[in-house]
Amino acid sequence: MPVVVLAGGVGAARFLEGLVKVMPPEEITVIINTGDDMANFMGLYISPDIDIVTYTLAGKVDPKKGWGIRGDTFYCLEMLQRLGFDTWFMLGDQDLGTHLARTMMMKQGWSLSKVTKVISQSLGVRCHLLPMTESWVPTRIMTDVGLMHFEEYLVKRKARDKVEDVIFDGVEAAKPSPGIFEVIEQADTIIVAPSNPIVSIGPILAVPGIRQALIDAGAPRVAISPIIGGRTVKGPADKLMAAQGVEVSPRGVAELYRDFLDVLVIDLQDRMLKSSIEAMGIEVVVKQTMMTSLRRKKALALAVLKAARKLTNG
Ligand code: FO1
Repeated sequence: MPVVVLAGGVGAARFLEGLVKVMPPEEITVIINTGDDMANFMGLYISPDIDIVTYTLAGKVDPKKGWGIRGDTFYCLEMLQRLGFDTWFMLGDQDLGTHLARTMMMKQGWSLSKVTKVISQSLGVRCHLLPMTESWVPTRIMTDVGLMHFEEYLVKRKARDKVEDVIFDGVEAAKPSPGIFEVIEQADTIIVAPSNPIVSIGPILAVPGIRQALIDAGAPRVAISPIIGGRTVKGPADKLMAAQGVEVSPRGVAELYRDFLDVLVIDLQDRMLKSSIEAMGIEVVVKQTMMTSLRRKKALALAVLKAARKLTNG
């Protein structure tokens, strides 16, 4: 029973840790946001969300940060710093190995899809990982101090700048990676992971054809709200939603996905929003969604699959 998951970074990866425990990983295809990618950072092709999902499913991710490799060292960055370079994006020594491999393979003409497959399979990941597109579509944030790459906004400047607009640079000309339309069409269940709806799921939905494929899909489409109690669990989702004029709540998330969504899973703290979301024609499951343990991640994954099955069986 093939399942497709639309995923961004840390929140999605934590959800996937539960999903792979309650169903065969080989039956899961993860369509991953690449809007955070930096095509030539220190001469390297950086794919933050692909690496977060890959390292997490490989059991290698730093569990506290949710990104990078557990126990990694930073000697290379220390030397760069000594040589006067600005090392605001913390790339560990083992992590640099991944980026060097990806950059070398892409310089040989390999597609990002192929590179992602080779790296994830080499690390023992059994799910199928797919970038949302193979072209570089950087998410840029227009702020009161100018236009900057999302990672510069988030990491270098610690999300301190006032967000005026979010741009998926060049997305109109992008094509979904090969195979994406087929996996959406053949899916028994489509899951939108608890990722930032603006800059993690937003770019995926902006790749021409993907949102329409979700609308046309026969499979139940279930999303988990990344917003709990009016706040994001991690990252700048609340600031970015507010900047886009979207209510910072599960109802705001439902608004963003309403043209294709069947079910939204919201946290117990937000149960009073259930009826107003249902009034939008979206079913609501109220559940403990804080993924503070593997047990909770598995329980959440099971609840999502159950909600989808209920829809399928009518
Ligand atoms: N996030 C940070 O807040 N600080 C970092 O220095 C940082 C480095 C980094 C390196 C590799 C990688 O794959 C992710 C990294 N992240 C870092 C996470 C990343 O900025 C965001 O969490 C995602 O791009 C948003 O989903």
